[in-house]
Amino acid sequence: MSRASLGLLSLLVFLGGCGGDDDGGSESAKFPEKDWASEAAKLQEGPDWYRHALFYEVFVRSYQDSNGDGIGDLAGLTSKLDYLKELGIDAIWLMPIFPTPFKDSGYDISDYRGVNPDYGTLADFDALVAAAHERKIRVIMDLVLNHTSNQHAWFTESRSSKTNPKADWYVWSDTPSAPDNGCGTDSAVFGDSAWQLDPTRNQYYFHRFYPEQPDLNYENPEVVSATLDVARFWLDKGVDGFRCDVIGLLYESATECDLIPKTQAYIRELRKVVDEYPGRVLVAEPSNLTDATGYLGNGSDMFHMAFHFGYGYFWGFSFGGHDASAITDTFQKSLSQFPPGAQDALVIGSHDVPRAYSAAQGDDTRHRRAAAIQLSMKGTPFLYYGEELALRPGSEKVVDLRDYARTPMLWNADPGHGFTTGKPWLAFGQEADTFNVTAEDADPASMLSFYRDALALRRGRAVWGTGEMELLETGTKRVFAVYRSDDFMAYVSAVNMSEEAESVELTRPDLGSRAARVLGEGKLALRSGGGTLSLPGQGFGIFRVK
Ligand SMILES: [Ca+2]
Ligand SMILES: [Ca+2]
Repeated sequence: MSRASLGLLSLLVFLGGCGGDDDGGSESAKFPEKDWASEAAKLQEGPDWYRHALFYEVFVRSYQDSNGDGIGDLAGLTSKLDYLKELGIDAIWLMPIFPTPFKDSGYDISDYRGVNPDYGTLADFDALVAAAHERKIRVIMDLVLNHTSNQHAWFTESRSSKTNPKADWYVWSDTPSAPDNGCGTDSAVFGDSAWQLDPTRNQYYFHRFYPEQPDLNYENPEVVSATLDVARFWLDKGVDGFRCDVIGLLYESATECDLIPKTQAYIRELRKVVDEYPGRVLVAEPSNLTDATGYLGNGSDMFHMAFHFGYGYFWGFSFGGHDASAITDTFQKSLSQFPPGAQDALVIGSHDVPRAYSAAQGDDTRHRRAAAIQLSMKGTPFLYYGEELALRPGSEKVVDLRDYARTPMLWNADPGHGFTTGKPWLAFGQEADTFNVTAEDADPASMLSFYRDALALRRGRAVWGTGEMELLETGTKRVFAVYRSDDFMAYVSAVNMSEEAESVELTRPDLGSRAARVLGEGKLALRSGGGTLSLPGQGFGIFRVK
């Protein structure tokens, strides 16, 4: 947003809120407070820590280079833990850090028990985990179990003959399609046929993704135990859990590949392993982008959390259409369908989709409003690195188009932007001199300043992670509003999807009689039986009401 439109926005707020009961800064005069820092520490010590945590997804290769080779590494990330701590991050999710030919940015693993030499050593990994734990930051890893790299020793052996000990560890067929495990399709997610001829073995292997990523055969019990042992290996090293890549696709059947009963049974076995280690968590990447319910089992036997892509990957369309209905619908669905104990993992982006800046079509107010919803809903937010800066997309491609959203982190306006003293492995994104940590730190109107304020508002307040949630009727698809409450406090969080100022009536009877705006803009005037909510165009407001 330009300074001129910021000025206009302030004027609208002034017109709408003059003399009201909703001015910022009055929260402590109206409502009881707690020592939020110590509340935050308490929440992170309990078994439900993940429900109150703020996660941060890191692409190690693009975060911080410690040795000038242009490639981010584990030691570099370790040196930035204080930045993450100060931002309020409780846990980091590392995209794959394993040895890899890098045909799919590390999602093609050639050794499950090692570290990519570009990123460092196992000792560097141990040092990272120790330094993170010292700062009360947990570390979860990407667990990529559907496939390995075709350079993995398991595949090298499996492809060597039809009779070797691992001959059945992958999905082999005499024909480039197989009725038993064709998923009802012969197409791969990336590229054409899902079957690739291996000349040595003279058979075809199944690959759901790139041909360099053969699918493991989970019908073989040895594969089941070998992969569960991979999880144990890292849990023994002290990691706090896993983000499980495309785990719905483990088993194939004739017609269906998505979370079939055998895959669900495997997930329950994985959960048992994880439960042997207190306080560790599993988060699912659902293949079904609009319904993650199946991954959550009975609420305690499969995943602790699953990504809410129904919002996370589609909010840009809602803002583009100035229409909150799809957002209301997707959260209503998780509210009504999730088993007790299940937790939404809330995102507005990831390494797989265009950056929030792009989804917002370059409108930073959309990005802010999308984050305001993400951070207000019942669940656990995951930030994607650089999102807090509104990082602009790149234009260079090393692996595939998703590299536009995987550019190096920008720490300052120096030639290497604080990321590297060498040549970055991937060119920096656009407007790198403006959208970086140092520049945004100094600007109270920056995206980083917005995130600092929004994240501080969540800190220690259990209501956000586990409080009750009720989607409020606003009478218009242009205004989204949600009511969050627990025994101690309650909030109304509201977003105007449109460019015009909106004023709506909230009819929920017991919203209380007092409101204090704690973030954003606008006014909430409460009275018996409801209230009037006013938001400027492109505005959002979070109001404490109890
Ligand atoms: Ca490096
Ligand atoms: Ca599979």
